[in-house]
This record gives sequence, C-alpha cells and structure tokens, in this order.
Amino acid sequence: MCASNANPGGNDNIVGCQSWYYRPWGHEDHDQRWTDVDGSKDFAGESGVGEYPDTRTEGCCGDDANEYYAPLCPGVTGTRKCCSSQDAKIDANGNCVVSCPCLILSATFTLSDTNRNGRADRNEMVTLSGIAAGDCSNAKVFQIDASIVGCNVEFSGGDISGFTTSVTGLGSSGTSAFTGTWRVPSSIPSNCRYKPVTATASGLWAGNPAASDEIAIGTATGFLIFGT
Ligand SMILES: [Ca+2]
Ligand SMILES: [Ca+2]
Ligand SMILES: [Ca+2]
Repeated sequence: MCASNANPGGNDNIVGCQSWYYRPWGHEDHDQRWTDVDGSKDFAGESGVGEYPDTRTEGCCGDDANEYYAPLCPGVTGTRKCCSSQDAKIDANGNCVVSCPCLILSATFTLSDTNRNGRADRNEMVTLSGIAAGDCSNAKVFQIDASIVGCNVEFSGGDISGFTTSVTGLGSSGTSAFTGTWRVPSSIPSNCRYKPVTATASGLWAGNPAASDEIAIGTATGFLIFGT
C-alpha cells in the first residue's frame, strides 16, 4: 500500500504501488508504478458496489467510492463482503442487509420456589429470560419448550401449556435482553407430577407460537421438577 486519500470521495482513493528493477546501464535501480488496488481480496455482497462489476469478481473493498467492508450479522459464519451502504452487514445468505434477522443467543427459565421444597408447585412463578441479536422488534411472545418422557411442556399439544410469556421492546439491531414470567397452572396433570423437565428449545414469536408468527428459534437451558 503506498497512498491513501489519493482521491477523496472518488474511485481509487487508496492506491498501491509496484516496484520493479531494471539495469539500463548495468546497475540496479528501481521505480514505482501507481496501480489500482482492485486485485483480489473480497467479493461484493450486492450489485452496484463501487468499482465492482458484479458479485462474482473479487476486488479490493474500500479503495473506491461506495465500498464498505461489511461485518457479519450476529451468529453468521462466513466471509465478510463489500457493500454499498456504510450500515450494511452480511446475512447467512451472504447478502448485504441493513438489518440482520433476529437470532436468539440465549434463553433460560428459573423457578421461583416460593415454598422452598425444590419443586414447581401449582401457582408458583417461573422467570423466563433471554438475549437476542438483530431485528427482533416484532417479537411479542417468548416461548421455551421443556420435556421428559411422559411430560411435555409446550405452547399447544403438550401436557402443560408453557413456558410462555409476553415480551416487549426488543430492538431492531444490536442485542436485546428480555424477561417475563409464567405461572405454574393451578392443576398439574398427574403424568407431570414429580417429573424433572429440561428445556429443549426457545422461540420468539410475533403472536402466539405458530409457524406463521415465527421470528426466531433457538436453543434453551433450564430445569425444574413439577410438584403436585
Ligand atoms: Ca479501485
Ligand atoms: Ca474497489
Ligand atoms: Ca415449590
């Protein structure tokens, strides 16, 4: 790299140099040649990025106008690319996006064991908490499924409907922490009594958990034993 700020706001703002040697009169010497640094480095994640002709040709990102080396969205593994917006990030499909999809980073539930008997008795409270990243601004419901053979806790179709809570105020970028509570039902079905259930999955939903309202699905931790 030989110079930056060579053409502020325009193409080839950063230029490189090549050196070569020659012996015109029998001694070594060298000179320099200014070059465009679009050699081989990164792909563009969308069309119309700076001096990139397309998304299949590698070039140097950042030496030309409207070239920004975009970071990856949270949770995305892959290769960074060049985008035309300063705010862009790279999503799981390798595209430039301004807002990253919602991703659950952690989710867990904890029993408030009011009577301290080590079990989740009827009407005791369970606290659900989680952290997510990206655009989760449409999330309204936070769900954690838990189970053991013979006792399924899920929103619908299980032995107990839970662990479900409403959530508000999740952000459209960065990370969001959220929490809520769920009450153990006033009647615990006999097949769940004394059963230790372990969290199996988490979800953020735009409404009641159903495929059409899915915002994000993730893993979860948490464990409790139902009482009677
Ligand atoms: Ca260039
Ligand atoms: Ca370039
Ligand atoms: Ca208890």
